[in-house]
Formats: sequence, C-alpha cells, structure tokens
Amino acid sequence: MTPLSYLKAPLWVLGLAGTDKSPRKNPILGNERLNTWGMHKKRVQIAAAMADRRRARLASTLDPEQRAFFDENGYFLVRNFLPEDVFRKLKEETFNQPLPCREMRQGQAVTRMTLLPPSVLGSNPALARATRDPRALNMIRYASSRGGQPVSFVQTVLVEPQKINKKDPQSDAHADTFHATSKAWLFLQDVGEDDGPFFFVPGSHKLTKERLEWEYQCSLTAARDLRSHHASGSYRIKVEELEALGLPQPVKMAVPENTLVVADTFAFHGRTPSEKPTVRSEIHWHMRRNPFLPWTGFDVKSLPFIKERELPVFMKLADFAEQNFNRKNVWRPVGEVMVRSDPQV
Ligand SMILES: O=C(O)CCC(=O)C(=O)O
Repeated sequence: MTPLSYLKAPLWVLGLAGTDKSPRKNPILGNERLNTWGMHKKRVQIAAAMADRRRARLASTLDPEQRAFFDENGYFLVRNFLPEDVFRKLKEETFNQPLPCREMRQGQAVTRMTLLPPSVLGSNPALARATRDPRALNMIRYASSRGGQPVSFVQTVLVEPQKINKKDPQSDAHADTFHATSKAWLFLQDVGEDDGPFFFVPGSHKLTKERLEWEYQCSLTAARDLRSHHASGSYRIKVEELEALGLPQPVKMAVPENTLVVADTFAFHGRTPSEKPTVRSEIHWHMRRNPFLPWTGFDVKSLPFIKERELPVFMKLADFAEQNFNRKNVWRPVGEVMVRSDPQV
C-alpha cells in the first residue's frame, strides 16, 4: 500500500456500513485483529437480523406456499413461468436478431451480457414483459430482502472446455457476499445435468451458529488468500465442508425451459463444471442493496430516469474509467451479435 492509498481511508470506514465485502480492497475489512475481535461476524449477524425484519414486511407480496419454500430452502423455483405464447415470443426476440452484447471470460467460461435498456425493451415486448414480471420482481426483492428495482439482462454462459483448460471460478461453491442478496434466472432452453447447470445448497441461506463460525474463520485469513474471489469477500467452500455446517450436498438446477429460479446468493451456490461445450441462455436479474438499512423502500434505482438504465450507465462509466484511469473493464463490448453465437473474448 502506498501512502497515497490512505486518502481512501474515509471510504474504507464508510464501506463498513454498506455493501463493501472485499478484505483485500478494504484493509479495515481485511484487518486480522479487528476480525479476531469479531468485526466480520458482527456485520454478518446484524445484516441477517435486519434482513429477517425487512423480509417480514415484504412477505405479503408472495404466495404463502412459495414463501414457505423459500424460507426453508433459500430459493424459489417456478416451472412454466410465462404463458406459452409469451415464452415463444421471448425466445424469438432473444435469439432471432443481433443485439448489443458484452463478454467476460473467466477461465473456460465466457459470460455474454445483452443489455436491455428502455430502447431495447420498447421494441421487444416479450423481453419487456419477462423482465418486468411483477411475480419475478417480488421474489427477487424478497430474496434480497429489499424493495426496489433489480438490474436485468440476457445472460448467456458459453463454456469451452475443449479450447481452454482453465477453471471457471464460478464452479467453486461460494457465497456472493456476507448478506442476503439475490440473483434470478429464467431459463430459455432446457438445462440438463450435463449442461453446466446452476447448483445450490438448500438451506445454506440461514445464518446458523456453524455458518457464523465458518464466516469468522474465513475472515481471519481471507485478505491473503490466493483465490482472488475468496480474497474479494465471495468466500469459497469445499463441498466436503458442507456436512460439518449441517448442510446437504448441492442440488443441480437441471430444469426445463421457462423455469424461473430466484436465489438468495448469501447461500452457497455455483456453476456445475461441464466437460462438453455448453451454451446456456437466461433472462437474468441481480439485486444487492445496503444490508444495514431498516427500510424496504426509498430505492434510488427505481427513479424513472435511472430505472432500467443502471447497467448501461454503469458500463459506460466503466469504459470511461478504462480509457482515462487505466482501470480495466472486464466486460468487453463485442458489438451487435446473435445471443448464442461463438464468443469473441
Ligand atoms: O449462472 C450460474 O450458473 C451461476 C453463476 C454463479 O455462481 C454466480 O453468478 O455467482
């Protein structure tokens, strides 16, 4: 660390009261002594208690049976989510025209992101209907324990094990961060057991005393861990460790097309490695908010001029930072391409 980095100290302190999760980037979070005294543990405990309270307020937006399933397992799963004619149209709009895309490579996996700003949604009614579906949005909000507007895009995961022999870091079971947060997938094709399905450890969204102790142990060493995602606060767990935490083995989400899965990704999850080339497309949503705020509303990202523009604006800012401050944007623009074409990065 250079003396100049200490200019960021006020941001590190503020980060403690927000979503900051990286012990490597924020030296306060990575401080072994503070973590020995229980700093990380306390953040995890407070965040979980606040999430429970906010969820209680969001509960009435959900079907009681679906909510009970989520509360027990940490995810929602709805088959035949969209009416058949809407789903057919959704696939046509997604697959039968070139759309502006970006790509990011992680080992043998390339993630292609097709942005869906209001201009694209305006001319593609089925995409608009799917991404704005109120049932999906309510489940995503409940899973992240906050009201507001998630980001959405078409995600296509292209895995090329025959070309690149380098591990996909998403294939390790992991928690995305230290608090409730959500991701959702509306699968646009059947996903078989061998098609690199999403996997999830049921019940691992719960903050048990075993999980808290595991979080504590991770916090003591994470900042110097060689696995960069782990050191960045997305803690990795070996499947052999799950039993000691009272958890079952991961379940592969091998599901038919038109299935919606919404998960709290504080729970352990990941992408099943595949030995054959696979292409998996989905409507994908993310939602993460400050876990320490008591309210479920007041969402800046739901304001009319920000709603559905957050991701495109963020990408432009990341491009600007790359051009002017030498900070690489991992999401490389690849122009207008067919969503299931071969990757370019
Ligand atoms: O899309 C998937 O299969 C899961 C990827 C993953 O683990 C993640 O996004 O954190």
